Amino acid sequence: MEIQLWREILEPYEMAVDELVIKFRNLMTEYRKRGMYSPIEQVEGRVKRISSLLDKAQKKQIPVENIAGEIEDIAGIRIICQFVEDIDKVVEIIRSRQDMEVRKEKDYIHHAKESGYRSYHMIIYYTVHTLDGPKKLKAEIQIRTLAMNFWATIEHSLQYKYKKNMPEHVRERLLKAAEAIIVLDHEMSTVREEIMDAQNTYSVKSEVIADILNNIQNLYRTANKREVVKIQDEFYHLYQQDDMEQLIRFNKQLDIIAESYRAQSLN
Ligand code: 0O2
Repeated sequence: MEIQLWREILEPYEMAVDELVIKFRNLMTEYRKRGMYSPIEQVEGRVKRISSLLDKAQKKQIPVENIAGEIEDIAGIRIICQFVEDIDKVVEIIRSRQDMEVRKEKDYIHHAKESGYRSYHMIIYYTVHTLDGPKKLKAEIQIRTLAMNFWATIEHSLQYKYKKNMPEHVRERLLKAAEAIIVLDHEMSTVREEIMDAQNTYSVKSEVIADILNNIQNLYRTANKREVVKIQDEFYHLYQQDDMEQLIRFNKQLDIIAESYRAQSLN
């Protein structure tokens, strides 16, 4: 197939990957802005390279002209979670979305592959709107924990290095490492609540502090400088005490003061 034709085929997949990555990253942002724990930790996306597409087509005996119809991971999204429990949550989110239609699910978490590979895969239909009109495409979403991703990345490089001839001792080591990953994920799940709590507190604190600093900055423009310096000193004092409740109360008072100056400047 001509390079130009490949470009035409792959372009809508690039659009799909870009859009899907943004949509999942927006979800993360929404969770964090609401001071909630995000089940999504990282999002990556890629369009499969032409050489990988040709390799896969050859391996699966797919004629080149059928690649777009038969290879389901031309557009690939990877969602990384902190904990195994988060994977179920992300699967639920995807199942309930109006802009993604689930075609197939593969649960390699409960049914690991022979290699030891674990991940949850969803093949979805996703529509992109191009200059030529809407195009309904397939995309693969891989959902896995940070630990599973670590294993899969290393194993993928070794597969690439050894092609089909991975030495037995390397294969065994990888299987052992895969078992260790299961134990690690399980151990981390036992402290999940505490970790989630700590991360939530941190994100609420940074939002409150950003709010306070913003208010102080605005007051510098409208209020008496000496007053603002006093407010700023009070803030430093509270900050050093590291008492969240006091900081929240201080922020509320500051909101009222800032609001009154806004009203004054309108008058
Ligand atoms: P790449 O280079 O990552 O893109 P099938 O449904 O079985 O007919 P397919 O597409 O092989 O067809 O499905 P499968 O087995 O779910 O694999 C899809 C992708 O999952 C692979 O894409 C890999 O990215 C990943 N994967 C599957 N098995 C393994 C494994 O044992 N180790 C690692 N590291 N990743 C795996 P590609 O195109 O094979 O590879």
